[in-house]
Amino acid sequence: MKVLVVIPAYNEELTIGSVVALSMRYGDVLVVDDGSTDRTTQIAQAVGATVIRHEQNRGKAEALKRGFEYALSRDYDIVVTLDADGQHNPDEIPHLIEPIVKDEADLVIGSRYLNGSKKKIPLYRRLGLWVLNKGTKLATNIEVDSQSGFRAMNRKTLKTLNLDSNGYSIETDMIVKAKEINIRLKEVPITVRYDVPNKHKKNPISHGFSVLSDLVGLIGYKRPLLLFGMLSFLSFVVAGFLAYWGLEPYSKTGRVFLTQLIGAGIFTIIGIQLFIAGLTLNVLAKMVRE
Ligand SMILES: Nc1nc2c(ncn2[C@@H]2O[C@H](COP(=O)(O)OP(=O)(O)O)[C@@H](O)[C@H]2O)c(=O)[nH]1
Ligand SMILES: [Mg+2]
Repeated sequence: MKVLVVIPAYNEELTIGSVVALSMRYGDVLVVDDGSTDRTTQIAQAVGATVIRHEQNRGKAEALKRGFEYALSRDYDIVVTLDADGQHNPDEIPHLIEPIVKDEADLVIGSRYLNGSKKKIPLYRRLGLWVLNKGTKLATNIEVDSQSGFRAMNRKTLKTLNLDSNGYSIETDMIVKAKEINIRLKEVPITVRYDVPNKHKKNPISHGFSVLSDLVGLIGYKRPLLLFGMLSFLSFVVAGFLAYWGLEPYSKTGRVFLTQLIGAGIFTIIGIQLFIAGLTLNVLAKMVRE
């Protein structure tokens, strides 16, 4: 089977050489250099990779899509994606492609959670990843290492996954689309290094929040009752708290706090409205699906 390793890279001159060299043992290597201002392209070419270069930075999703189109046009059977910064170990590529070669899966995701590798993730990142993984689960019912970029897929996946490049991360998007079209998904354990020189290009907070806000939108779209039900519940909790605060002095002083009671009333109304919105959207979502 013909394997193409696609490596999206943005200013990775420190690590691209070794990542390409190690990856070449398992297939052809395509580096998509996304407007790097360092020597990423030159080094990747010197080591033997094919390089597609965007003159301007268009983001990882566009870069991967370029790589997938290239693979489809050249009759590759399997595409592996991995990071250029040295966090992934190319020697684990055979584990990723094995389920595809055996025809047990169409999309394989390398997971940091299956072999204790997650212990190396810094705590604040672990928390953020937990939220994104749970959000992905609420939206798709699939629980995986949703942000992992070390993946393998067959031609069927490449052809049928109609990826959006804008919006939430391409990693999440792939899982959402895979769920919609019944792609067989499997996870295999991988190791991830955190001692590399240049491990994160994006600001984790803003990137995390943008992925999360897209996920919340998706949950609202796919499971409106769940999202609005949760928000409605939250409103009722606030209303209950305010009501208690407003009424509590009554036993001692014979008076109530009017402001808090009005607040409790407002939150009760908001809670009811959110619940009704959830019910309505739920019916609409069902009708659209049918
Ligand atoms: N083509 C391209 N690759 C990018 C871009 N941003 C990051 N990458 C690559 O995507 C991979 C993962 O990015 P990284 O910042 O390490 O993500 P993190 O480790 O998940 O925080 C690395 O190989 C980066 O070089 C981009 O804008 N364009
Ligand atoms: Mg990284």
